[in-house]
Amino acid sequence: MKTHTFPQNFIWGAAASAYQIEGGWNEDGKGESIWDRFSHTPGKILNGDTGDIACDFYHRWPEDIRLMKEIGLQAFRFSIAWTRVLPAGRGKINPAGLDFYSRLVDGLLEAGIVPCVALYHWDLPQALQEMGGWPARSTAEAFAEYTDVVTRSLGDRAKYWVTFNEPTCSGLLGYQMGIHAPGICDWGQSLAAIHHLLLAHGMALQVIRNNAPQSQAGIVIDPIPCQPATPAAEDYAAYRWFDGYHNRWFMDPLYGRHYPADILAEHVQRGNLSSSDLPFLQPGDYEIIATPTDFIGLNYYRREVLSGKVDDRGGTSEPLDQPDEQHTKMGWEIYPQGLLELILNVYTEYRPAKILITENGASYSDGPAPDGRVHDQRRIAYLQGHIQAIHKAIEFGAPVEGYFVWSLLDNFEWSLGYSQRFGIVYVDYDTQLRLPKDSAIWYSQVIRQNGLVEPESQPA
Ligand code: IFM
Repeated sequence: MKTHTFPQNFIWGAAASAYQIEGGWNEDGKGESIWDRFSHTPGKILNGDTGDIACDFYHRWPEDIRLMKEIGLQAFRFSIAWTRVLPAGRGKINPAGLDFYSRLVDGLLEAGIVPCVALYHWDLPQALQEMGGWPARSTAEAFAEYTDVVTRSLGDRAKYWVTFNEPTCSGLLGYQMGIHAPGICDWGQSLAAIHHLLLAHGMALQVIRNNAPQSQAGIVIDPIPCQPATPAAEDYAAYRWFDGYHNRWFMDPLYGRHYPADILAEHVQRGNLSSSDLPFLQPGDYEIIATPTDFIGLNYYRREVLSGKVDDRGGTSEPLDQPDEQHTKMGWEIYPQGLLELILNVYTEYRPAKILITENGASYSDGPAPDGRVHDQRRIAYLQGHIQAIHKAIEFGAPVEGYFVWSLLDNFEWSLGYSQRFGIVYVDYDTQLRLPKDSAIWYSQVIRQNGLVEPESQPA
């Protein structure tokens, strides 16, 4: 038997986000978010799906907490819908919204599950989008106010706070590629949006420190490990550009450096910016963005291999009808080694005090078999390989202290609607029935054993 035992304080959890699971999109005073607007716009989401009902977590959370407890989860990372708390983004508080999250936090604590609260997982209030959205500096100020309201209410009970989940997606997919809400394709707006997302992170950290001094706070980033397809100069250039605008542009300022000069120059050369004097940058911003965190959350699914001939933007994989051995249904390559590379690169380059793997998982469509169970063996193999990679990173000295599988439930996968199932628990969207997949049973065992115990593979 081969064992991979994790350190005693290691946390095993699962993650989800408000828009992807809650439903109740306009209930009890909730305001409209950019994702409500985007998904209600014809042609934006596969099959016209919306998050209006999703997994109905808004009503079924007590049942879902029981499920988490059965699985043995030690922590649950969820996000708060800003528009439940402040329907117009600023100003009037909606007590029913705050109360929902307060009951959820209490319910988790009663079940012995640590709440890990993300303040932002992409669902900006539509009212703020209409006032300029993330490209406007005022949105960062609004975010600090919202953080104040939420942390005053939950700060005494929630131990972990995440300011933003994957600002890359909000900034790049939402404002540059236009495939996420609010659906804008403009580099100038995208770079301003990214700056204000990072600024809002730093401003919010200072609020969390005041209102919840006993808690731990950080940000969740999804740097994608990447490499050139070949040593050819054009492939190397494509790799450098992708790594620069997708990874270093976020990580460098968070850790006290400026936006990378080479990528800034390239933005100017490509016409994405009119000059290297960033119009949105104000004195003191870099200091705010680099406010120290207690941890960095890393999300990992895949690597990117860049070819100058085909593409210089990355992220080109398309969902597959039939996943093969190398790819999940998202069309993403299965490459656990990339998680090891990511952790070691981030640790050696930026030296965070603590790392949490805040998302990792795989989309496969397996549904109930004739025996009534969901045999998602491919997901188990995927998770096992990635958990082994984390174990190796810890052996190399990286301070990884937690793992959150994505996701607890099958849920709304953004522009791909319900076509992708990432859950360890199957959701029948017609009946809202939950069915733990084999991966949930397997994960329970991992948690109980605090790691992996696998039979040694036999030589052929
Ligand atoms: O579903 C998303 C999640 O919202 C953010 N990280 C990646 C997941 C899978 O695409």
